Amino acid sequence: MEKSKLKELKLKAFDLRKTVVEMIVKSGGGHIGGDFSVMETLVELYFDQMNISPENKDDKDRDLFVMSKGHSVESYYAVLAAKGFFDEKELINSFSRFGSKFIGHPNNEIDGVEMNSGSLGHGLPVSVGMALACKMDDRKNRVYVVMGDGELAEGSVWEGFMAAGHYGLSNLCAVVDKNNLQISGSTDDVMNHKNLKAQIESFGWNVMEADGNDIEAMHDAFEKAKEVKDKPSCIIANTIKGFGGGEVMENIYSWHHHVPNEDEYKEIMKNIDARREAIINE
Ligand SMILES: Cc1ncc(C[n+]2csc(CCOP(=O)(O)OP(=O)(O)O)c2C)c(N)n1
Ligand SMILES: [Mg+2]
Repeated sequence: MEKSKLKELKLKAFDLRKTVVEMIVKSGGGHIGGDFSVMETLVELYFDQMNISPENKDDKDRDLFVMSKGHSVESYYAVLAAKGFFDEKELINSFSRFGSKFIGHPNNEIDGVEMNSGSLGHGLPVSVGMALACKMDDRKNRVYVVMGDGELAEGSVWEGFMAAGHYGLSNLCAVVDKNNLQISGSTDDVMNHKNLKAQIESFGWNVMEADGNDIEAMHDAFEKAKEVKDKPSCIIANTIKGFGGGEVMENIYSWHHHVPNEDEYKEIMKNIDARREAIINE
């Protein structure tokens, strides 16, 4: 990727974290930890990888995206707004408010959203159906799905892995946002997947690991996935829950769903600005 574009995307990921904070503080609720861990994945997908925009949103050959960890709706919507699907101010001012179409989980009545989600474990199976249908129609598009690592405790995820491997869905790319935490503690305590790469590979997938908070690393992994022509690909994106918010929130499970108070708000914004400065001066 060109250096100038890389810089632009890195900055965008931090600018959009600020949008997420505003949405959550204004609405009084939101899943900020997982929003921050997955941001680089979403920015790389929407601003570099995927053939999707408000102009081609109904085109049959568009790339398809499923946000299976639907509780990270704030980062998903911030990215869709930045992509021009809807107005960012309207999003910030009405998110999760009574009567708003921007309810607290992805709603497919909204432009750009392919699938309702929030109940974990459904995104991969549905994406398998999408990818299989596209393959049967000989389409050249791709299907992307983002899951959480806690989400992998759902049995339906493993049925999805199994079916995608069986059908050799090379047009399907899954990302696991592996931040090692879920709602109530560490994923290792709740349901460990110590051999995650080998487990997914055993279902007939090409599996790669990458630093999920590094746009360039995710770019390289997505590019490699496109080269694989006989099996689906999965990127295990190693991330930090709360990444970019600084010590006050990084790697702390209680930030799974937490509204920053005034001091925390200032601290998080300061830390995001420091990251932005560092990127600008790179
Ligand atoms: C079927 C189902 N069970 C339980 C929940 C409640 N829940 C919401 S988020 C979450 C933890 C998810 O953890 P993870 O997938 O690791 O997400 P992340 O760390 O990226 O936020 C749980 C259990 C749910 N949304 N759906
Ligand atoms: Mg997690």
